[in-house]
Amino acid sequence: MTRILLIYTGGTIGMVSDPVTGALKPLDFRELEAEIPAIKSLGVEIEYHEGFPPIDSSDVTPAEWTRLAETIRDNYERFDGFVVLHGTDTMAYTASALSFMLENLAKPVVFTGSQIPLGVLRSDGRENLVTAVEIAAACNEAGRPMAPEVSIYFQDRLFRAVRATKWSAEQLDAFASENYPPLAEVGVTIHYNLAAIRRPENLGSAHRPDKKNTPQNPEPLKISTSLCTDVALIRLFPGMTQKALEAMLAIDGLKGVVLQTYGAGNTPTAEWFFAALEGAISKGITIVNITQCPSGGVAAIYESGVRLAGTGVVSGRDMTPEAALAKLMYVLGRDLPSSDTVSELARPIRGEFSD
Ligand code: ASN
Repeated sequence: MTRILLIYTGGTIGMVSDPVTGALKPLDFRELEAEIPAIKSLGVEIEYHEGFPPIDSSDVTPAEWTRLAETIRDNYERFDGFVVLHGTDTMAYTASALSFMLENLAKPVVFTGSQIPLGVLRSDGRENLVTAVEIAAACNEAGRPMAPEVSIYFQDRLFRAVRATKWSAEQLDAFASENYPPLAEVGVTIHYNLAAIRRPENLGSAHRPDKKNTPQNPEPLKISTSLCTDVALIRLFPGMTQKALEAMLAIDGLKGVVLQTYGAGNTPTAEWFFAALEGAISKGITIVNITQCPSGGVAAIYESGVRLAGTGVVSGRDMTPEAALAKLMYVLGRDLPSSDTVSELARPIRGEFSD
């Protein structure tokens, strides 16, 4: 029987109301079958991982990302797939970070959660959880997993984690992937978009992209937990002062910045603006440019975009802010020579931007 490890980290999905007080409290997942009897009919053996004190995902830090990566590594051989229940607020950050941290991943790691607690009658959590388990357990005719990447399943769609973002605080289809098609769409049946799914046998190993994996002889899973947290996300706004930008770039120990520019990668054209960025780059700070727009990416089209590319700012193309930050933390954490840092950032390593 296919074996799935269910890891509950917190968030709305795990909440049920206390029969006595009526207050919402975390569900004991050992009683999952009582809460969702249908889960038995999937014919999947589900083991519940205890060990993450449930938290609201707005409290998540790289320490939780590391524990998650270690949990998956430690259980990798015993299970066919992993389902991570996580709060929706920072799910795209955690799932993006895990995409980079889990090197040579060849099994599904499906994140899901809900907007309404499991214990509430109208909860979206039941369907999200049941289908996430089904997707994590699904295999093709050759017995290989259908979606062997880190993904987010939410409200009928499976997204590549490094392409997804939480876009609604209110609607049940809370996630979107504007720049990449869903990996699967769920209706009466689950329709996998095979052309969009990354398969390990078509890829190189994490650090040897020239060397192809084979299903018979996959590269072993490795985790990278040395993330650099000396990073900042700077979103431009009209009226941003020289003082404000310089102060942010002068943060003690700062090593990397994700700069959210306007539209197709445009910025003010003032000399002080470029001087501030050039000054930071000359101090060894890596700057990645992404757009503030939820859809599309940066390209050196307009005057300021061309000038920006000339300063040594790296194009983040059509990456989400979550993926850009996670990738910057991961790449800087590897402590590479600066030219390698730039070349790692400039190539897609988990399908995080369009070629
Ligand atoms: N605040 C919750 C969290 O992210 C929101 C949710 O899960 N829907 O943990």
